[in-house]
Amino acid sequence: MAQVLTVRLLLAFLAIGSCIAVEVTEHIDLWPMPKSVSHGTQRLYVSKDITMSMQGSMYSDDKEILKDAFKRVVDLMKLNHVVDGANPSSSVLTGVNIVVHSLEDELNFGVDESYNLSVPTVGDPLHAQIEAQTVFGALHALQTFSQLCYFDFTSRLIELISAPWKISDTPRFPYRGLLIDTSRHYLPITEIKKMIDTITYSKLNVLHWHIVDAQTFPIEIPSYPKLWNGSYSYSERYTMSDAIDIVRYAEKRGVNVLAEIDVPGHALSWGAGYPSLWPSDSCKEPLDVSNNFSFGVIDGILSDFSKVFKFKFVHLGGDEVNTSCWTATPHIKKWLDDNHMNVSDAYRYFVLRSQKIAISHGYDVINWEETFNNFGNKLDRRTVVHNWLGEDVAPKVVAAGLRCIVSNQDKWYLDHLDTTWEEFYRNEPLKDIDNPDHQRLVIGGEVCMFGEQIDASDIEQTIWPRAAAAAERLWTPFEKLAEDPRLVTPRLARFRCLLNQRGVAAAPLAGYGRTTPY
Ligand code: CP6
Repeated sequence: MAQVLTVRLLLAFLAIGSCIAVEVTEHIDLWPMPKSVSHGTQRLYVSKDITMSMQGSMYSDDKEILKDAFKRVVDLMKLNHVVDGANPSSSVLTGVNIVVHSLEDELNFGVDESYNLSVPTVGDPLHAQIEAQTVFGALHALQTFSQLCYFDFTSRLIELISAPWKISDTPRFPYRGLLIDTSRHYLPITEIKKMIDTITYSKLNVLHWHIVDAQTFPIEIPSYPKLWNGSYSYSERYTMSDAIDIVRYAEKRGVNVLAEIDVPGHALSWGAGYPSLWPSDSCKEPLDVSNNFSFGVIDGILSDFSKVFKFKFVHLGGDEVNTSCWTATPHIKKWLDDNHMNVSDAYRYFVLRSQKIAISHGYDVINWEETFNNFGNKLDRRTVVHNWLGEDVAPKVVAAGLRCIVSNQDKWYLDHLDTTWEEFYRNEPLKDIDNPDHQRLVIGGEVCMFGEQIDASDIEQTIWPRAAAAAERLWTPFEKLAEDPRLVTPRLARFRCLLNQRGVAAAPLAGYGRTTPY
């Protein structure tokens, strides 16, 4: 027995070090860990012609979504390598049956993402079963299914290990985000789409697109066609049809796209096309609070956005506003005096007026936490406060009855290169929030990849695998999370290998280099 254990440990250790071949042992190799899992010890062959059937009252769009997802998942299964271990049983899994119960087919905040997945070892025909309320739950089930299957180089067949399986799963938080920033460095559309695919592997469901900032304005706004004069170059731009394409691509994969315009700070690039948005030629941000044109442009942008970005939320930023330009500019100073406002009144006025515009276009607003810290009781009650500064903020936000997204910069900021995956794993969104009514107001969390220091050349290895560590925190029930991240190291290391095999440049887990296989 001791010998068997030693071999197991050795095999597990080899698996951590090597990305080329993973020796499959008895462990549950799923990331993120589902809510409930039971499994056996049998291997099945997976037919290379495995088929999918669908039941339930589904619209044809949804059927297309599932068909395409199934095709992608079968391709992914071939990329998950295994060295031959045990002989598979002679049973061949020939199909996956999917039942979707609810006709609700719009992807949005709070959509039911739960699913049940079972893989029997007997049956003729032998089929896996997926049951979900919505197509988006079924998509998660297919991702889980893909992680059970491996390509065996010896048999040249796909095998499914540790069957039979019974998995029942649902996310802990409805909002599980990743921020990308296309203002500091332009990101090609292919990279954004790859990012969308990758976040589905770890069951994140929001791509927060920080489109615009001080550096550049890379997106086309038909209502104000000179705004994208603020892009780096003609080729580093997104047309509205690019944006539609990205949103559709994400939707088909169960990912919401949260668009952000960060106002009134972080908006200097807007003035490249419309210089009257600048307080003056020598003092260029924040946006001119005294000029109705500023709000006209915001209205135009959000009107155009509402035709493309169908997520319930839009992000209006509101962080890091340095108001010194406002008092230093004579016409704005006069406007402040005439309206009996100081700069903090004006900051509040700007944020609240922008909120009203967003609401008029059908959105709920997300704002960075400074808005709450400065005038929380004045914010629209539907506002979601996006934490990034202090750990003590989320408890205050929810105690005030507002919703909160947690992104604590010391824990979940990917541009802090020295923050380890263990720290990402350990960050608990409900820290110091005990009241269940308050807990429910924490809708989730988000890892942030601001773009000053990265571009398409290194964004993948900067995000992964650390974002995946946070993804398990946001998906898996609290009781099933490891208190000591070291306990999940082998499982995360294998997920990181899986990302590599799928063509994602996920970095090694620090301290886990390759081990020589002899
Ligand atoms: N850009 C914008 C940024 C940051 C924020 N907003 C940021 C601040 C501090 C750190 C990382 C990023 N680059 N628009 C704050 C939300 Cl450490």
